[in-house]
Amino acid sequence: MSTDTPDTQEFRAALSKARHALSGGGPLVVLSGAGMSAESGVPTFRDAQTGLWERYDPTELATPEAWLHDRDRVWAWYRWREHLASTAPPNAGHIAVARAERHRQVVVVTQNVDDLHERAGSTVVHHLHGSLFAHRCDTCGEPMDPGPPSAAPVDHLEPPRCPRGDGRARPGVVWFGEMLPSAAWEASVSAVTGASAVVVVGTSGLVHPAASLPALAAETGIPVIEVNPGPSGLGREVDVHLRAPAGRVLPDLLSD
Ligand code: BV8
Repeated sequence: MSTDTPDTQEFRAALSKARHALSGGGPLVVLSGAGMSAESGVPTFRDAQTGLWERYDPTELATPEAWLHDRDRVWAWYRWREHLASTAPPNAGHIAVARAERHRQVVVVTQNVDDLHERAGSTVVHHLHGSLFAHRCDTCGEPMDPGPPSAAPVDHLEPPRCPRGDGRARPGVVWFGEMLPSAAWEASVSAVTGASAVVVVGTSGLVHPAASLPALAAETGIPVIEVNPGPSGLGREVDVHLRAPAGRVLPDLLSD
């Protein structure tokens, strides 16, 4: 047990039950949300004080309407987040997930738009909500490279113009009201229904359809373990709740 994991009888029993559920050795699916990256210093959306949604109104920023209404502000916000994510180190949780590939098949399904799972060494990562680093023209859809983001958080920034016409570079993320990438979604549903166990890490379980995946696993008779120090929208679909931060518990949970 890592030194600063909660050291109560109840937690030790929950961890033992969770490790037993994973002992089957078959394909493991890790469903991650913004809490997975919290210990890397990337703000989550809803956590009090640090949560981005406390400081920004998502309906102002993470929707196509916002882009039409105030494109330069939306672009500035994403470039700032891109800078944060690109300078954040993978934490012990990301590394534990990547290391689990040494002794079993692991598929990561993430709502996150950072690349911390990949930088920790995970080789199969499905991004349900896109990526901060995949910019494209908002008109012709062609990939665009706006270059590295600036470190200074500014509140308005003009996105570069597309060389092929009047379009502008937009973030390669899925905004509220937009469809999820079908290939990532279909691969994620297939991975979840074919898993021997699912570990859900750091998600409030409020954003759909990603939030429906733990219930899909449970309905398929697959054990679901949740790693989250706080409350979430997940309920009966979870077999074992590990109320601890990802970076503290995943090394113990996923070690061989
Ligand atoms: C769609 C990219 C078809 C942008 C994001 C069905 C039911 C209800 C609503 C809907 C539905 N279907 C569609 C909707 C509407 C909408 C939706 O779900 N709305 C919600 C708000 C109710 N969904 C959509 O629009 C989706 N599109 O379904 O297309 C369609 C279209 C129109 C109409 C119908 C159908 C698209 C959703 C994608 C949105 N884009 N991201 C960007 O990043 O800016 S989602 C965004 O929210 C991020 O991806 C982020 O991941 C996510 C936030 O959720 P979490 O990851 O869970 O993070 P959160 O901060 O909430 O929680 C963090 C958790 O971590 C907390 O629990 C905390 O306790 C925990 N934690 C903290 N520290 C740690 C920790 N855990 C572990 N360790 C720690 N150290």
